[in-house]
Amino acid sequence: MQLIGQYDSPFVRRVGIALTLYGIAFEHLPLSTFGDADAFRQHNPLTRVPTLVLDGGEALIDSAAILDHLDQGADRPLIAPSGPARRAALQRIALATGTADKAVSFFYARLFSSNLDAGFVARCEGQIKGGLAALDAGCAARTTPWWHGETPGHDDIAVACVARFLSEAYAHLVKLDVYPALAAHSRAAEALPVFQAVCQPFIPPQ
Ligand SMILES: N[C@@H](CCC(=O)N[C@@H](CS)C(=O)NCC(=O)O)C(=O)O
Repeated sequence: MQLIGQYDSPFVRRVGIALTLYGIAFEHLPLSTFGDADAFRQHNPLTRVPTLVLDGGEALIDSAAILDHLDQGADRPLIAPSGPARRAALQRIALATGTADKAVSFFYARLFSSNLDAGFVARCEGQIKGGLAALDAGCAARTTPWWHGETPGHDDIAVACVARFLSEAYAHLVKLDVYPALAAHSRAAEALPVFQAVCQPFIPPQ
């Protein structure tokens, strides 16, 4: 099994962390979506990461679809199987990954366009800050060490990966101190060995 993509992507990182927590052996290929696009376009026509190439050669794309596959083979999945707990976890994941989706597309817009409309910039920044504020409120309302329980689940992982990504890729805009509960969640997650093992400082695409 091969995981393609760099861990400065919150989407790649959450898959790498889940693979590690599930004890699934995998080869990590830290290819860049820009510099190494040709090397993995054969696996993913969208030239996006994460891409997970299964041992039989089948390539899975999109972090949610990849984790859905991994969960099906897990003894103790990192998300509740059904009901309100699963719905709430998926909602948190959607909030976190939705914030990251917006941040990634806006990052590319800023990188490749020298003349962005001020209204568009304000809207994107507002959406990112809105997502962060909602994630902070969710962390503040939590009554257990992690939403998943005593150990982190997919929702805890996604929120921590997105918080770190935003604080690095949007250092000019996102100060985690402004979101104290989210900052505490990030610190607790980043202190765990699995988060330290599956980690890469943000490198802007060239
Ligand atoms: N919804 C996707 C988002 C993945 C994504 O945005 N990946 C970025 C890197 S963080 C990417 O591949 N960007 C290259 C591009 O879109 O051209 C997922 O959950 O996997």
